[in-house]
Amino acid sequence: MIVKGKNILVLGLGITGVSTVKALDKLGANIVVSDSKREEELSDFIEKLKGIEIKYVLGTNDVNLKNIDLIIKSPGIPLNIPVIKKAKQMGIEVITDIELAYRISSNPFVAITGTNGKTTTTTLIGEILKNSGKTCHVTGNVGIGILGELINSSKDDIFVIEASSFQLESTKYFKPKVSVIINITPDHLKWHKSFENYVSAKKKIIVNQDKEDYAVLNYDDPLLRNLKDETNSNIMFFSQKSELTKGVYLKGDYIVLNDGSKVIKIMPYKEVKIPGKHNLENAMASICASWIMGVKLDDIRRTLREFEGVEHRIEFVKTLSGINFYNDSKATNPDAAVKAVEAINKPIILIAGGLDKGNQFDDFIKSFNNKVKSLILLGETALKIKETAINLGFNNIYIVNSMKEAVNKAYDLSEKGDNVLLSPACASWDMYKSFEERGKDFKKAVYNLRRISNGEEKGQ
Ligand code: UMA
Repeated sequence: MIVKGKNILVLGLGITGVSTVKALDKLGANIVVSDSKREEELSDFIEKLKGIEIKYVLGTNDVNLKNIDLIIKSPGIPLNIPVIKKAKQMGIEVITDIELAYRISSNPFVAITGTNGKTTTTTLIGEILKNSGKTCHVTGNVGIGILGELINSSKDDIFVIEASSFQLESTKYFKPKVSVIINITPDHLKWHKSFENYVSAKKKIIVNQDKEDYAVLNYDDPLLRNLKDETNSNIMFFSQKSELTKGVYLKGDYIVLNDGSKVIKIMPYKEVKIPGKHNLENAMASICASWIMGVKLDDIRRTLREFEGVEHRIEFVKTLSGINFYNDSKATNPDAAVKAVEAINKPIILIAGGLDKGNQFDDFIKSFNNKVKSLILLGETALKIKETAINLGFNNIYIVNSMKEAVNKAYDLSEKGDNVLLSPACASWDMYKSFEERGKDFKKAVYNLRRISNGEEKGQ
């Protein structure tokens, strides 16, 4: 696709906007940037683009579209805002950055989506590829705009991309060499309006693939198993429950790979360093993707034994007075929090709550299964979760107003051997800019706690 000389509107000036503008500038486009925030709120981002010729429309997205050829929309911008509706009426194409990245490059793309485990799997695949000596860039929803990286890369560099439903929704031709769908459970329902729409967005990662490409799918999820009929891609499944004629699965204590002609032992599953059943799913998906990319099994094994996981995903913070603290701020939906409760030993003191995305919390509460002894709630969903818990017979609940208060309460309630887990089951945007900021606030509150010695009182 030719970008040079085109009038391109970049909607949104966050991580995606900055990275997109840098690439468009190098490619010779005429750039208009619009953000509903005012200039003074965007000064850090504007500073990063100093020296680039840009027409800014700030404090509003109401841009005159008369000469605009293409719109690159940041993923967090809804498709129903007036400027996008108008663009569609005028026949102006609206896409996300991953679509433009595909159109302007011939680099191999390994794209990963799913409701949970995306960041861990994306990071792990990146680590395996790097450890095998390949040059790769880990980008996308992990927090790194793809276009800024792409524009400074060599043509054979591999792009490992975490692709969110928000990004995939506005793609058209996007066709990764390897696509991975780890799992799909209801999430972002307020945004997508229905589970079906959410699934349709996720499916866009495989629909354009052909016989040259590969789709790695979770065999244990019937919805994903049946996707084999919706793509021309070569399918490779992974499973924790079934033996496969081609794919990666569990056989006794071992993770094995059936390459279609023979079964090869990869390693005992207990040697995978990242904890929990859900991480085994991430590990098996990563084995499939990196094996397809030609990585030697020894490089895969070594990385799985060494990889410690990602910040904010069931991250061990510290042990204080015999009480362990875990930060799982990335659990932005109930299903992710269920996985954390399953992965951590009892007794658990759980801190949850956040932005109301329209999710239900019944399954989340049911997963407590006598492992959670107290539930501390904060944020927009606190009362909704409390009501669900009480209806299901769980009554040991405390509502607090801040993370500091939540951590203090958890520490007050806990005794030696307990595990305090922040796993909110909700997005962070009611109280924080991001789940990262929320996780850091949790860790700060934990680091500020005082050790109990000789009966000294707990608390900050
Ligand atoms: N804005 C407008 N008009 C609107 C709405 C927003 O102009 O109507 C502006 C905002 O004022 C803001 C900008 O758009 O300045 C923000 O755009 P954005 O929300 O897309 O944020 P980015 O900083 O570009 O970050 C995005 C992803 N954010 C979202 O999808 C919400 C980041 O994922 C991603 O890391 C980054 O692109 C790089 O690819 C974060 C996320 O929370 C981690 N993702 C969701 C998730 O994981 O559940 C999908």
